[in-house]
Amino acid sequence: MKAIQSDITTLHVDALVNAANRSLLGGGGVDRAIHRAAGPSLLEECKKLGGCNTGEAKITGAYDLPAKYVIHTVGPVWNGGTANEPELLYKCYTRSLSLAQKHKCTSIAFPCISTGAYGYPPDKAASIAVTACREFFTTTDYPADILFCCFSANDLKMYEKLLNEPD
Ligand code: AR6
Repeated sequence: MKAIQSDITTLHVDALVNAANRSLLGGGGVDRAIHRAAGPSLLEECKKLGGCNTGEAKITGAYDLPAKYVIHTVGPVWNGGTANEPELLYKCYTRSLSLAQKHKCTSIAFPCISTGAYGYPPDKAASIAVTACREFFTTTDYPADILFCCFSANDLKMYEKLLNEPD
């Protein structure tokens, strides 16, 4: 597992994860960047998926992106932390990894799900992201490179610190 600072749409990975909303029909932030770079066929495929519940994930092709698949997951909106947000965010990571595994993806890039428009405190979200991925890989011997793709230098620092701490 590694953290990098990058625009996720430029990454040559098997799967990149999109922080989508329940409609799966596009929005702002990383979702907009992914749809813009993938081209209109991504939206056409998303229209057939019937949306996605918070904490769940669905997979599509990646079209004009250098990745092979896009995994769309819907993070929780931060509401103070007492509305199941940690459990739902944790599930976003594990459900996305299960789908990636099912499609034999061995390199997966995650953005900092829920920490933009959805207002999740970035430090709390980073800690959940790293824990969820670590715990997932203790339950399977599936080998995969995980990239935490940070947009900001601050997020990168947080992830690097967490990844340097023992499990
Ligand atoms: N590459 C990597 N990370 C990015 C990029 C990019 N190109 N662009 C933004 N980020 P957000 P959310 C970071 O708001 O909080 C959308 O409208 C950003 O700095 O994209 O889960 C959806 O349609 C932040 O760290 O997602 C939903 O309605 C992180 O991506 C809603 O926003 C997530 O910010 C989802 O909100």
